Amino acid sequence: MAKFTDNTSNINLLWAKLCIEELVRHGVTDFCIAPGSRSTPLTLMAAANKNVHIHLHFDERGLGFLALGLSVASLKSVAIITTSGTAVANLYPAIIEAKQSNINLIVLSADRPPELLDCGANQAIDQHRIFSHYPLFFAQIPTPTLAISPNFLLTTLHQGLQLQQQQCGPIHFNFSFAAPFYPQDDASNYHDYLAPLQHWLNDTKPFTQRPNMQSDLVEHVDISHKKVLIVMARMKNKEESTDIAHFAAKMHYPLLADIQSSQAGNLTNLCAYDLLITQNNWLTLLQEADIVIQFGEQLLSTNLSQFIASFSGQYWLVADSTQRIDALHRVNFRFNCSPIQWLKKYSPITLPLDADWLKRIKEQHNRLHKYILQPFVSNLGLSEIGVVGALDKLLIENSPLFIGNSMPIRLADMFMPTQRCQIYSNRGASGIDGIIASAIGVAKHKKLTSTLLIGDTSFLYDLNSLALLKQLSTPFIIIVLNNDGGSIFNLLPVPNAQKRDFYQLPHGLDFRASCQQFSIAYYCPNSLEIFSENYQSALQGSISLIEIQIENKQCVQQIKQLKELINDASI
Ligand SMILES: Cc1ncc(C[n+]2csc(CCOP(=O)(O)OP(=O)(O)O)c2C)c(N)n1
Repeated sequence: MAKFTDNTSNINLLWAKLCIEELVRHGVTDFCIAPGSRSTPLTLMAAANKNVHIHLHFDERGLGFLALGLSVASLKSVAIITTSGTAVANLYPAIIEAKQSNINLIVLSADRPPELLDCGANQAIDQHRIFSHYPLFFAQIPTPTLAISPNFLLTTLHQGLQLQQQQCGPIHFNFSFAAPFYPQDDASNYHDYLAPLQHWLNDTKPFTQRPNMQSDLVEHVDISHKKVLIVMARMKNKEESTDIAHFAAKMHYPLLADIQSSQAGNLTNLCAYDLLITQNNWLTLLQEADIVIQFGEQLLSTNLSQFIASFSGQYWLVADSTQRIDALHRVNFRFNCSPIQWLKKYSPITLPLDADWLKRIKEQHNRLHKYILQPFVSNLGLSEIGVVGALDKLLIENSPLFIGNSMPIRLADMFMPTQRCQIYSNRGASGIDGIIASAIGVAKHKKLTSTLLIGDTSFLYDLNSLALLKQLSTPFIIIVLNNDGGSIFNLLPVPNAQKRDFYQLPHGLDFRASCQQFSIAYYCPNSLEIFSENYQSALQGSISLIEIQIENKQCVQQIKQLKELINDASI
């Protein structure tokens, strides 16, 4: 890391330079920037810092979601720089998602100085705590002046970053900048002003060091010989979820792995449990559990949640955020630690369970799978369920798969027993906005062939994020399940009279022309076989879109039919 030099041409640029340098020293290297004049000091100093990777986009809403994708893929904090006004406000949905998914975003917004607020100055809005309680931390950075010591800036940054390290989530620094924003001809000498930072200037470490926080693992919890049902929800990385699957197998514990754990296809997992758990004989076997231990948060399956809500045994939760994660109001034991920390402590001291319970559960699962689920799914042809099932076999090993909200993520949870790839989604607030941008953020960081599975309304919502695709250097394949509007409302008790016009909003569009505009190869297969061929061709190309045109009600009708078969099964 190069040493800090103090020759900037004005105090705004100097403060911005200190800020960017300190963030870099804290390990922040990805900066997402949207254009604007007032944020110039931050933008130019980020651009000048050799350790910074810059990501640019004209739309702050999409930029926020791009940052989310970068952060979730890199497991690092990602900074966002915006100018003042509605530019900042456009980050709101991504900030909410970051808060609710514990993703580390750092907003650096430029603001008018106090004398230009509330007096009709151009592009001035109230940015003070604009994201309300969503950020873990907010600091108003005053207008840069020699009257305020540079230590203030560095220690304020540290305060926010420390909270972020402990709790995970977004933080916000709002910078008052008064002109000039741009460099002038002569560089001023800030040597005396920076004297209190002498040690920092000669070093490459942050001004304030942060020790690693200890987890609060409790002693003496013995689960040996207990019937433990392991549930895996959203996991941060595949190594972690693989270790949990191994632990479950070693202990003879049944495993129910959500698609977001990237272990749905693990042989230990009782796949399609969302569909099968309502079958009486299987349910009775699962109810024998003494303890349900859930790793991670944001469980997708409503049926599994209902099972946990009415379960009479203990329900334990292991998740490394400090947020309250207990929508069922059911948690009996909460571990604030990462699943890996938990395993390190409990795996060596836990004795395996007798294999009989797991054997009975697996036998019944196999019967339901073989006689009901498998025959049903294999006869569907080109359908949303069919595409999701076929995709599992096409994905490249360990490639990222981003799955959009509404039906795509639910279908994947039910019908895609995949372990081939790392799964990503925006399930913190489950918005249908920003999915394209987040998926591109993941792909950009991973630099691997990536796939996005998305509904048509969600695709339309984030259409302008297709402009980000040119920043990718690896193949990116978008699969749009186009059922002409929101098909999820077929699953809900929406009154028929209003369903189409007030909820589903059919648009009658296809996406051929969008592809032409953004230089995307376009495919529209009319059979499952051609879909597979198209996907293989897309793997050889750069950016491709496969549009699956499907009748709006088809998917939900098929799910309802299958559920009836399962519930009526007398096996
Ligand atoms: C930002 C936002 N607005 C509205 C919703 C409510 N909503 C949930 S699903 C959905 C329809 C999604 O349609 P589509 O993307 O086509 O997927 P499909 O339902 O067909 O699977 C809507 C409007 C939401 N989740 N997020």
